[in-house]
Amino acid sequence: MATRQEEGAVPDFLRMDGPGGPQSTNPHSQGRWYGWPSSTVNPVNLLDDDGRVQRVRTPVMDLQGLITPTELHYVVQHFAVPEVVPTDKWSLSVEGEVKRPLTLDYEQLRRFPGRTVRTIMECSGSDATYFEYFKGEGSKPSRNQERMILSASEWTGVPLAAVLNETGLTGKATHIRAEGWDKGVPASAAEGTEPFYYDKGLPLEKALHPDTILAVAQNGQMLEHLHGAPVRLLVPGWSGNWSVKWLWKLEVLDHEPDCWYHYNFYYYGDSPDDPNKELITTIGVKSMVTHPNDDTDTLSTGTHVVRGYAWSGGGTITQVEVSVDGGDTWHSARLEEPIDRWMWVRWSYVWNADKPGNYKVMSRGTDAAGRVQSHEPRYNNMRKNFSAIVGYDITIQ
Ligand SMILES: Nc1nc2c(c(=O)[nH]1)N[C@H]1C(S)=C(S)[C@@H](COP(=O)(O)O)O[C@H]1N2
Ligand SMILES: [Mo]
Repeated sequence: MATRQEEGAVPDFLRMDGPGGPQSTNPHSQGRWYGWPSSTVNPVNLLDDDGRVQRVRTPVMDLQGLITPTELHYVVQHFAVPEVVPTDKWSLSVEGEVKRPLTLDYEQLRRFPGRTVRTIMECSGSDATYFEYFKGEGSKPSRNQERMILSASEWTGVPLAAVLNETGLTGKATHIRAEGWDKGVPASAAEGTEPFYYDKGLPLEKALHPDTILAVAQNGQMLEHLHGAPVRLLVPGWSGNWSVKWLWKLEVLDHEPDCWYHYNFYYYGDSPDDPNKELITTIGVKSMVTHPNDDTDTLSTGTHVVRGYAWSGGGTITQVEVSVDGGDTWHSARLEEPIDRWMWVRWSYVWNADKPGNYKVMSRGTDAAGRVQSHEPRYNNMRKNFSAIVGYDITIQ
């Protein structure tokens, strides 16, 4: 009977003599590599009481290439995962400040010319525990163990602008309120708050950007339920919470709607009463080292390749620098092609580590808007959008 493979054990059907077998000198036949992806590259799946996956955290430190396989792509939502609506039962209403209100079924939506967008998606809560760490409170979070709410996919759908072009807009339109059919009461809401549907109010300019799409597919496959099937909004460059899943309603408005998650959750500000709260939209400029990292105790003297990702919601990545001395001196890293507007960029730096000693390895990203990743996080009451430089202590011996 087939049993689950133990970590580190060679499965029975590979126990054969000859090339590739256990006696082979081929290094790939040893250890954990058996010719299929390493069993260590797993997401952290959070389950509900019925054992179904509800939330997913991504093993970013172990990813290769640019696309996060869908089963490793993070999953976040605030309320319980809502019921499945099959494509033939789904429809989208578009009303408000439009000339011709419209209800589209799935087939009608798919008659518009499609568009494919490759983008990272990062939750505003990504790396939030680093805020405490930077204040000197608490130990260093582990991106290896906790995984991340950061991923990248290829999304296919229809530009929201194409649908709005069909309905036409009145001269008063300023915002598009997008609503999903998941309903609940946030844990931090004031007592007596009635259950409401998750919604966001997108400014018209961003709504009309051709890369803001109503997505029906992810990574070459039909959208999965946990990612908002059958149709979700995708707002590249902005925090994940703008990309409303399980989309069923669009309302065109002449004002910014008072969505609960705007100024109660995804805002910059010092306190809930801060009179100068700022709505979180664009994600910061951010880079991270994926190798070596906190799982690396020591490296031998010699040449090592420092690797990682860099991304920004505000513009294409134009430069990544690496420091091995805690930020005193910086060296240009190589940006690896392709350098896509909304995607993360892979970068590398060849480090000639000739002298034994203690080093602090870190990276710093710059984007086309001239934004440079900072050493200090932008502190805010909700601990959102951490994007500061994180260093790793590496010993060379
Ligand atoms: N309908 C709905 N859409 C939603 C949410 C939600 O709670 N309800 N959460 C948002 C948040 S906070 C994030 S980070 C992204 C996550 O998308 P993903 O689960 O496909 O990665 O979905 C956004 N869209
Ligand atoms: Mo999020």
